Amino acid sequence: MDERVTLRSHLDRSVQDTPNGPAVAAVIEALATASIGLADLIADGPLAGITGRHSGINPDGDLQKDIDVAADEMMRHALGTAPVAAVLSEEAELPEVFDAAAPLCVAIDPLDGSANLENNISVGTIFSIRPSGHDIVSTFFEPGTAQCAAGFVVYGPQTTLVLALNGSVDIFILDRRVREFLMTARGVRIAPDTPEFAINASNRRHWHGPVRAYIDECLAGTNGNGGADFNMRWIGSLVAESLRILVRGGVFLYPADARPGYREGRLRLLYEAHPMALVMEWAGGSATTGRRRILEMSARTPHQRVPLIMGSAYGVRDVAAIHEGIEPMFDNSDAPLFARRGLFR
Ligand code: FBP
Repeated sequence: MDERVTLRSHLDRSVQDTPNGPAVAAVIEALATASIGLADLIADGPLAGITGRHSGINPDGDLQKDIDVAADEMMRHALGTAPVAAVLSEEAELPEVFDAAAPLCVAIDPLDGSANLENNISVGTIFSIRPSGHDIVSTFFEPGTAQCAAGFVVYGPQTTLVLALNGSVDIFILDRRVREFLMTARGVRIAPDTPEFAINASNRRHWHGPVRAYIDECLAGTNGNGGADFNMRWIGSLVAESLRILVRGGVFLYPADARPGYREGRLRLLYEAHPMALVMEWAGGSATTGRRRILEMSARTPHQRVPLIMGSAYGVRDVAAIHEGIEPMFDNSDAPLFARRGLFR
């Protein structure tokens, strides 16, 4: 991009005509500012006293590291300075009311994938913003379509902010010299049919039939029924996988499986699947459980898990078609997987 667009100038311009525009901009700025501090802390790691050791257990039974706790404090502190009615954090059992009169509610995973940190692999912050309803807490139990903005920060070789706002997905990179996010990609569109998938294949024996069938088709490639040979990626870091999909397409799957505790998948609806689904859809991709569009799902509990299959539109469509037990789009030459002969023939 030739033009130098800062996050701040982008927000000023894009929220002018949106409901709660200035409030949405203030929340995003607060999160972005906090993420700059968190990027510093992550980069320093043990040099800043971050041991990576467990310091407790979060309300959902996950082991918490000292960096999880620090990230949660930093994000909460930042949101406390913004027009936020309530915050649901991965690290707290229930939503916390901040300012009941404020117009927005935020669901946040302050530091996703912290187990990757000791290996120096990218981790991130994921956030979802929605207008506050009359009953603040029940705002979180509305479907994902209620979100007015969402995004994530990747702390990797670069600190990257992906922002879904006003129907567009834009990417910013932190300029460390001036401590400001600069736009590097505007109106990102996900390639519709990249033959690439990401899944934790070590769980294959636990998968349900449709997921196993889809992945087996991918692995068979042109030796089987597919029209393309597939590539595989698995980083084990949701933010890094999501950024890769935005950049080069493909399908990410974290399905439900037969393991105890995984019957509804692994990832959380409110602060992982909903925001990623908004990003995917606004960038022209899709996100589904296999059977239902993620954005139409409502949480029953704050930390509800959900199967998440997202990415390139044709790939996600093929996975959903297998779940419905119908023949995928055999006759559609744009869909490489089933272009020649279908799964159920
Ligand atoms: P946390 O919510 O516990 O941080 O874990 C999330 C996550 O690390 C995702 O980023 C990633 O997609 C997934 O877990 C990896 O899970 P697995 O253990 O199956 O590799």
